[in-house]
Amino acid sequence: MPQIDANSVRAGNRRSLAKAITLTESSLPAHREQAQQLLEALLPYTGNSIRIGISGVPGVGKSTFIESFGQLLLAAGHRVAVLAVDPSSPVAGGSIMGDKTRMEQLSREENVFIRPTPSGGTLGGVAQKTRETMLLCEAAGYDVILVETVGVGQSEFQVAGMVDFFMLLMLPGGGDELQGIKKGIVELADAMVINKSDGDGERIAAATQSQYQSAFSLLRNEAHWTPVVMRCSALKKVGLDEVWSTIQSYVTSTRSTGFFEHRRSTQNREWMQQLVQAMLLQRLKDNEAVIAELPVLEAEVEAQHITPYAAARRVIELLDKA
Ligand SMILES: Nc1nc2c(ncn2[C@@H]2O[C@H](COP(=O)(O)OP(=O)(O)O)[C@@H](O)[C@H]2O)c(=O)[nH]1
Ligand SMILES: [Mg+2]
Repeated sequence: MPQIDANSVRAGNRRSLAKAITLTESSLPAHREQAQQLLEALLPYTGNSIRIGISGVPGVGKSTFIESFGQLLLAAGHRVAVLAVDPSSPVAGGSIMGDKTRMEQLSREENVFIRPTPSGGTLGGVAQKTRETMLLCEAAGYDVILVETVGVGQSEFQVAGMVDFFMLLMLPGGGDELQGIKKGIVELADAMVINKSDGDGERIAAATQSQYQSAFSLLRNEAHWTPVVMRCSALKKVGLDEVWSTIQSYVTSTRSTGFFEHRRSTQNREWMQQLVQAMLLQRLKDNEAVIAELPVLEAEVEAQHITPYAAARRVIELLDKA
């Protein structure tokens, strides 16, 4: 792959941006090296965006929401990047590509960049690539980043850990358990938006909204932000301006208290910690002595000839010798 010019990414050249992302997604060591150099060169130009995570069970309307919300953002003069974390996607350009049909208008817009979820590898690997893609998009001048999660596996937690504002889309009616929302997700939400508040759904959506409003007031009571419960119709484009103004209030108020930057710093530190763990694991997997000895040690542990602790220590010693 030819060297990619950091300046052409900064200038907003779509082809350069796409190539740069492909580079970060590659697992070839030479590509990773190039990608890191590029990211380092571009780092000073990153961060100038609002990063919004959008989560919710399949069918709740995330893609429809992004299609409509994205257009609202464009009309307000923003440049929008749409990314995804979908660990279940087996091939390059998995579900979000299929979703492009739901983002039909948006995907044709000049100031929109839609990138399907990176494929392959662990959830941690997929999330890592999405984080780097986010930085590249910021350097290219996209000032609102929407990160969709499919609501499968632990992807929501990964997305919540990489955005400034984490939003949970909900269906009208039923509690979060009924809706199949995983434990711990509601607690991470900065806003909950009951979608499909239109037609017959409107009345139920209003009831669901007040239900969550009272639940939320008990749930989280942090000084920096009180989670908001809203409702909208992504299909009919109703209530989306309220979602946007809520996000803007969040940014204004958390910037003034310093929480906005604090959240990002914390995320970066945790990201680094995750990387250290991932790299150590990779070293273990690549270590010849470990590859040879591990089955032997496992068998000895199974046969209760040595303790798991002693075996684990032996593995680490092998790593030290390398
Ligand atoms: N009535 C109604 N239907 C909606 C709304 N938003 C999405 N849908 C429909 O719900 C289905 C799933 O939407 P989609 O955006 O693919 O959901 P995702 O799986 O969360 O991305 C589609 O048939 C949409 O047309 C809405 O606001 N109102
Ligand atoms: Mg979707």
